[in-house]
Amino acid sequence: MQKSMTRLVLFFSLCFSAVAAYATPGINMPYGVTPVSHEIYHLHMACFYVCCAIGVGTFGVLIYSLIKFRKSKGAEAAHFHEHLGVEILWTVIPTLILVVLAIPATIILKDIHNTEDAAITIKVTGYQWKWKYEYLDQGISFFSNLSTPQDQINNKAPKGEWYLLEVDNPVVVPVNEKVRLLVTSDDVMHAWWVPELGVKQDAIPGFINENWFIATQPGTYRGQCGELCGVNHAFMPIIIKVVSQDEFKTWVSAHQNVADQSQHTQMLALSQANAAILKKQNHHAKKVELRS
Ligand SMILES: [Cu+2]
Repeated sequence: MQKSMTRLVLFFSLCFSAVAAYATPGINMPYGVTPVSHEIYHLHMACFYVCCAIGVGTFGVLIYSLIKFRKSKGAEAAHFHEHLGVEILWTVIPTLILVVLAIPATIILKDIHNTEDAAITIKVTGYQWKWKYEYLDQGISFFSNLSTPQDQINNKAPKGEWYLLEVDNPVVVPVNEKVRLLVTSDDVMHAWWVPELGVKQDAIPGFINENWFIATQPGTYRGQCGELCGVNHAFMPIIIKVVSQDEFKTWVSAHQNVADQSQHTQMLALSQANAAILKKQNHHAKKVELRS
Protein backbone atom coordinates (compact mmCIF):
# COMPACT_ATOMS: atom_id res chain seq x y z
CA MET A 1 0.00 0.00 0.00
CA GLN A 2 2.84 2.40 0.99
CA LYS A 3 4.62 1.58 -2.28
CA SER A 4 1.57 2.44 -4.40
CA MET A 5 1.11 5.69 -2.45
CA THR A 6 4.76 6.64 -3.17
CA ARG A 7 4.12 5.98 -6.86
CA LEU A 8 1.02 8.15 -6.78
CA VAL A 9 2.92 11.01 -5.12
CA LEU A 10 5.67 10.64 -7.76
CA PHE A 11 3.08 10.72 -10.54
CA PHE A 12 1.44 13.91 -9.23
CA SER A 13 4.79 15.66 -8.71
CA LEU A 14 5.64 14.85 -12.36
CA CYS A 15 2.30 16.35 -13.38
CA PHE A 16 3.03 19.54 -11.47
CA SER A 17 6.55 19.81 -12.93
CA ALA A 18 4.91 19.68 -16.38
CA VAL A 19 2.65 22.57 -15.28
CA ALA A 20 5.72 24.57 -14.24
CA ALA A 21 7.34 23.89 -17.64
CA TYR A 22 4.26 25.27 -19.43
CA ALA A 23 4.40 28.41 -17.32
CA THR A 24 7.99 29.23 -18.45
CA PRO A 25 8.52 31.88 -21.14
CA GLY A 26 8.90 30.64 -24.69
CA ILE A 27 6.47 27.76 -24.26
CA ASN A 28 3.63 29.72 -22.74
CA MET A 29 1.81 32.71 -24.26
CA PRO A 30 3.73 36.01 -23.86
CA TYR A 31 3.03 38.21 -20.84
CA GLY A 32 3.11 41.22 -23.14
CA VAL A 33 3.54 44.93 -22.49
CA THR A 34 -0.02 46.25 -22.20
CA PRO A 35 -2.55 46.19 -19.33
CA VAL A 36 -4.90 44.05 -21.47
CA SER A 37 -2.17 41.55 -22.39
CA HIS A 38 -1.42 41.19 -18.65
CA GLU A 39 -5.09 40.61 -17.86
CA ILE A 40 -5.39 38.03 -20.66
CA TYR A 41 -2.25 36.26 -19.42
CA HIS A 42 -3.53 36.00 -15.83
CA LEU A 43 -6.93 34.73 -17.03
CA HIS A 44 -5.20 32.19 -19.26
CA MET A 45 -3.08 30.96 -16.33
CA ALA A 46 -6.13 30.76 -14.01
CA CYS A 47 -8.00 28.65 -16.62
CA PHE A 48 -4.89 26.54 -17.12
CA TYR A 49 -4.54 25.79 -13.39
CA VAL A 50 -8.26 24.95 -13.15
CA CYS A 51 -7.83 22.52 -16.09
CA CYS A 52 -4.76 21.01 -14.39
CA ALA A 53 -6.64 20.55 -11.11
CA ILE A 54 -9.56 18.89 -12.96
CA GLY A 55 -7.13 16.66 -14.90
CA VAL A 56 -5.18 15.65 -11.81
CA GLY A 57 -8.37 15.01 -9.79
CA THR A 58 -10.09 12.99 -12.53
CA PHE A 59 -7.07 10.92 -13.59
CA GLY A 60 -6.00 10.55 -9.92
CA VAL A 61 -9.32 8.89 -9.00
CA LEU A 62 -9.23 6.83 -12.21
CA ILE A 63 -5.71 5.53 -11.72
CA TYR A 64 -6.24 4.93 -8.00
CA SER A 65 -9.40 2.93 -8.75
CA LEU A 66 -7.64 0.89 -11.46
CA ILE A 67 -4.86 -0.05 -9.05
CA LYS A 68 -6.88 -0.48 -5.85
CA PHE A 69 -9.83 -2.38 -7.32
CA ARG A 70 -8.06 -4.51 -9.91
CA LYS A 71 -9.35 -8.00 -10.82
CA SER A 72 -6.14 -9.78 -9.69
CA LYS A 73 -6.86 -8.55 -6.14
CA GLY A 74 -10.29 -10.14 -6.30
CA ALA A 75 -12.32 -6.95 -6.74
CA GLU A 76 -15.82 -7.36 -8.05
CA ALA A 77 -17.64 -4.69 -10.07
CA ALA A 78 -20.55 -2.94 -8.35
CA HIS A 79 -23.85 -2.91 -10.25
CA PHE A 80 -25.85 0.32 -9.93
CA HIS A 81 -27.62 2.73 -12.32
CA GLU A 82 -28.87 6.33 -12.30
CA HIS A 83 -27.41 7.66 -9.08
CA LEU A 84 -29.26 10.97 -8.65
CA GLY A 85 -26.69 12.51 -6.27
CA VAL A 86 -23.76 11.79 -8.61
CA GLU A 87 -25.65 13.13 -11.63
CA ILE A 88 -26.48 16.39 -9.82
CA LEU A 89 -22.85 16.73 -8.69
CA TRP A 90 -21.33 16.24 -12.15
CA THR A 91 -23.71 18.82 -13.58
CA VAL A 92 -23.50 21.43 -10.83
CA ILE A 93 -19.69 21.37 -10.32
CA PRO A 94 -18.76 22.01 -14.03
CA THR A 95 -21.47 24.71 -14.25
CA LEU A 96 -20.04 26.46 -11.18
CA ILE A 97 -16.51 26.26 -12.62
CA LEU A 98 -17.68 27.78 -15.92
CA VAL A 99 -19.58 30.58 -14.16
CA VAL A 100 -16.57 31.41 -11.96
CA LEU A 101 -14.29 31.57 -15.05
CA ALA A 102 -16.83 33.59 -17.04
CA ILE A 103 -16.78 36.49 -14.55
CA PRO A 104 -13.13 37.61 -15.09
CA ALA A 105 -13.44 36.77 -18.83
CA THR A 106 -16.41 39.17 -19.15
CA ILE A 107 -14.59 41.91 -17.24
CA ILE A 108 -11.61 41.61 -19.63
CA LEU A 109 -13.89 41.62 -22.70
CA LYS A 110 -15.43 44.85 -21.43
CA ASP A 111 -11.93 46.36 -21.04
CA ILE A 112 -10.95 45.28 -24.57
CA HIS A 113 -13.95 47.11 -26.01
CA ASN A 114 -13.44 50.30 -24.03
CA THR A 115 -11.76 52.50 -26.65
CA GLU A 116 -12.62 55.79 -24.93
CA ASP A 117 -10.09 58.62 -24.39
CA ALA A 118 -7.55 57.47 -26.95
CA ALA A 119 -4.64 59.79 -27.70
CA ILE A 120 -4.05 58.42 -31.21
CA THR A 121 -6.40 56.76 -33.69
CA ILE A 122 -4.99 54.53 -36.42
CA LYS A 123 -7.12 53.03 -39.15
CA VAL A 124 -5.75 49.62 -40.10
CA THR A 125 -6.81 48.11 -43.42
CA GLY A 126 -5.94 44.57 -44.47
CA TYR A 127 -5.14 43.87 -48.11
CA GLN A 128 -4.07 40.70 -49.90
CA TRP A 129 -1.25 40.78 -48.74
CA LYS A 130 -0.15 43.88 -46.88
CA TRP A 131 -1.43 46.37 -44.30
CA LYS A 132 -2.33 50.01 -44.71
CA TYR A 133 -2.07 52.38 -41.75
CA GLU A 134 -3.74 55.79 -41.55
CA TYR A 135 -3.04 58.08 -38.59
CA LEU A 136 -6.36 59.92 -38.70
CA ASP A 137 -5.35 62.99 -36.63
CA GLN A 138 -1.82 63.33 -37.96
CA GLY A 139 -2.66 62.91 -41.66
CA ILE A 140 -0.09 60.16 -42.13
CA SER A 141 -0.84 57.18 -44.33
CA PHE A 142 1.34 54.38 -45.65
CA PHE A 143 1.43 50.73 -46.70
CA SER A 144 3.46 48.21 -44.74
CA ASN A 145 4.85 45.36 -46.85
CA LEU A 146 6.92 42.29 -46.08
CA SER A 147 10.61 43.14 -46.50
CA THR A 148 12.18 39.66 -46.28
CA PRO A 149 14.32 39.17 -49.42
CA GLN A 150 12.80 36.82 -52.01
CA ASP A 151 16.04 34.76 -52.02
CA GLN A 152 15.45 33.78 -48.37
CA ILE A 153 11.90 32.71 -49.18
CA ASN A 154 13.16 30.63 -52.15
CA ASN A 155 15.90 29.01 -50.03
CA LYS A 156 18.62 30.63 -52.14
CA ALA A 157 19.99 32.56 -49.14
CA PRO A 158 20.21 31.73 -45.42
CA LYS A 159 17.15 32.89 -43.49
CA GLY A 160 17.54 36.00 -41.34
CA GLU A 161 16.73 36.39 -37.65
CA TRP A 162 13.32 37.92 -38.39
CA TYR A 163 12.41 35.79 -41.38
CA LEU A 164 8.86 36.70 -42.51
CA LEU A 165 8.55 39.02 -39.49
CA GLU A 166 10.04 42.17 -41.04
CA VAL A 167 8.41 45.06 -42.94
CA ASP A 168 9.46 48.12 -44.92
CA ASN A 169 7.30 50.61 -42.95
CA PRO A 170 6.65 49.79 -39.29
CA VAL A 171 3.91 51.40 -37.24
CA VAL A 172 5.35 53.90 -34.75
CA VAL A 173 3.50 54.79 -31.55
CA PRO A 174 4.45 56.60 -28.33
CA VAL A 175 4.95 54.74 -25.07
CA ASN A 176 2.24 54.95 -22.37
CA GLU A 177 -0.37 56.45 -24.72
CA LYS A 178 -3.73 54.91 -25.55
CA VAL A 179 -3.79 53.94 -29.21
CA ARG A 180 -7.20 53.22 -30.74
CA LEU A 181 -7.33 50.92 -33.73
CA LEU A 182 -10.07 50.96 -36.35
CA VAL A 183 -9.61 47.67 -38.14
CA THR A 184 -11.14 46.83 -41.51
CA SER A 185 -10.30 45.09 -44.78
CA ASP A 186 -10.33 45.97 -48.46
CA ASP A 187 -10.83 42.46 -49.85
CA VAL A 188 -11.13 39.30 -47.72
CA MET A 189 -11.08 38.69 -43.96
CA HIS A 190 -7.73 39.26 -42.22
CA ALA A 191 -6.87 39.62 -38.53
CA TRP A 192 -4.47 42.13 -37.02
CA TRP A 193 -2.62 40.12 -34.38
CA VAL A 194 0.23 41.30 -32.15
CA PRO A 195 0.45 38.92 -29.15
CA GLU A 196 2.63 41.18 -26.96
CA LEU A 197 0.10 44.01 -27.28
CA GLY A 198 -2.79 41.70 -26.39
CA VAL A 199 -4.58 42.55 -29.67
CA LYS A 200 -6.12 40.10 -32.11
CA GLN A 201 -8.78 41.88 -34.11
CA ASP A 202 -10.62 40.61 -37.18
CA ALA A 203 -10.41 42.82 -40.27
CA ILE A 204 -13.69 42.35 -42.15
CA PRO A 205 -14.60 44.09 -45.43
CA GLY A 206 -17.51 46.50 -44.90
CA PHE A 207 -17.11 46.55 -41.10
CA ILE A 208 -14.94 48.62 -38.78
CA ASN A 209 -13.88 46.83 -35.60
CA GLU A 210 -12.34 48.70 -32.71
CA ASN A 211 -9.53 47.71 -30.39
CA TRP A 212 -6.84 49.51 -28.40
CA PHE A 213 -3.57 49.18 -26.55
CA ILE A 214 -1.26 51.11 -24.25
CA ALA A 215 2.31 49.88 -24.65
CA THR A 216 4.11 50.43 -21.35
CA GLN A 217 7.62 49.58 -22.59
CA PRO A 218 9.52 50.95 -25.59
CA GLY A 219 10.58 48.29 -28.06
CA THR A 220 9.74 46.48 -31.27
CA TYR A 221 6.74 44.17 -31.22
CA ARG A 222 5.95 41.79 -34.04
CA GLY A 223 2.79 40.12 -35.22
CA GLN A 224 1.16 38.52 -38.22
CA CYS A 225 -2.16 38.21 -39.99
CA GLY A 226 -4.19 35.82 -37.84
CA GLU A 227 -6.88 34.84 -40.34
CA LEU A 228 -6.28 32.51 -43.27
CA CYS A 229 -6.68 35.04 -46.10
CA GLY A 230 -5.21 33.41 -49.18
CA VAL A 231 -2.04 32.05 -50.70
CA ASN A 232 0.25 34.75 -49.23
CA HIS A 233 -1.36 34.78 -45.78
CA ALA A 234 2.04 34.10 -44.18
CA PHE A 235 3.61 37.09 -45.94
CA MET A 236 1.87 40.06 -44.29
CA PRO A 237 3.59 40.63 -40.94
CA ILE A 238 3.06 43.54 -38.54
CA ILE A 239 5.71 45.57 -36.73
CA ILE A 240 4.98 48.10 -34.00
CA LYS A 241 7.77 50.33 -32.78
CA VAL A 242 7.01 51.82 -29.38
CA VAL A 243 9.12 54.96 -28.87
CA SER A 244 9.36 57.93 -26.48
CA GLN A 245 7.03 60.92 -26.88
CA ASP A 246 9.85 63.07 -28.39
CA GLU A 247 10.85 60.36 -30.89
CA PHE A 248 7.21 60.00 -31.90
CA LYS A 249 6.85 63.76 -32.48
CA THR A 250 9.99 63.74 -34.65
CA TRP A 251 8.68 60.75 -36.62
CA VAL A 252 5.29 62.44 -37.14
CA SER A 253 6.77 65.72 -38.40
CA ALA A 254 9.17 63.85 -40.73
CA HIS A 255 6.28 61.85 -42.22
CA GLN A 256 4.01 64.89 -42.45
CA ASN A 257 6.75 66.68 -44.45
CA VAL A 258 6.96 63.71 -46.81
CA ALA A 259 3.16 63.69 -47.11
CA ASP A 260 3.11 67.46 -47.75
CA GLN A 261 5.85 67.15 -50.33
CA SER A 262 4.11 64.34 -52.17
CA GLN A 263 0.84 66.31 -52.00
CA HIS A 264 2.68 69.36 -53.40
CA THR A 265 4.21 67.19 -56.18
CA GLN A 266 0.76 65.78 -56.97
CA MET A 267 -0.79 69.28 -57.10
CA LEU A 268 2.03 70.48 -59.36
CA ALA A 269 1.57 67.51 -61.70
CA LEU A 270 -2.21 68.12 -61.73
CA SER A 271 -1.89 71.82 -62.55
CA GLN A 272 0.67 71.01 -65.29
CA ALA A 273 -1.71 68.43 -66.73
CA ASN A 274 -4.59 70.93 -66.57
CA ALA A 275 -2.48 73.58 -68.27
CA ALA A 276 -1.55 71.12 -71.03
CA ILE A 277 -5.25 70.25 -71.59
CA LEU A 278 -6.22 73.96 -71.70
CA LYS A 279 -3.40 74.67 -74.18
CA LYS A 280 -4.59 71.79 -76.39
CA GLN A 281 -8.22 72.99 -76.21
CA ASN A 282 -7.20 76.58 -77.10
CA HIS A 283 -5.13 75.31 -80.00
CA HIS A 284 -8.10 73.26 -81.26
CA ALA A 285 -10.49 76.23 -80.87
CA LYS A 286 -8.14 78.49 -82.88
CA LYS A 287 -7.98 75.85 -85.66
CA VAL A 288 -11.80 75.70 -85.81
CA GLU A 289 -11.97 79.51 -85.89
CA LEU A 290 -9.49 79.73 -88.80
CA ARG A 291 -11.42 77.08 -90.81
CA SER A 292 -14.71 78.96 -90.37
CU1 LIG B 1 -4.38 38.30 -44.08
